[in-house]
Amino acid sequence: MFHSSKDEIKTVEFKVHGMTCSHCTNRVKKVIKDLSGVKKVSISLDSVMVSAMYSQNDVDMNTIKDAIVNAGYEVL
Ligand SMILES: [Cu+2]
Repeated sequence: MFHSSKDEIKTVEFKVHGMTCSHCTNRVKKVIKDLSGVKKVSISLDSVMVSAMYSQNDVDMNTIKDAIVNAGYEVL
């Protein structure tokens, strides 16, 4: 009971291939942010790293990964 009521915030990082410009990063950022439970997204185009802060009660890292893949990018 105590556990299920606690809002656990996690951070996940993915290396994402296929992002070549700010249009790509904005697109990836939007598809992740549109998932409920995602608190914050930051993307570095230089290192092609995407990091997302999320509530594990609402969403999991595979859902975030799928959203990136469905947007047309490759998650390593
Ligand atoms: Cu682009």
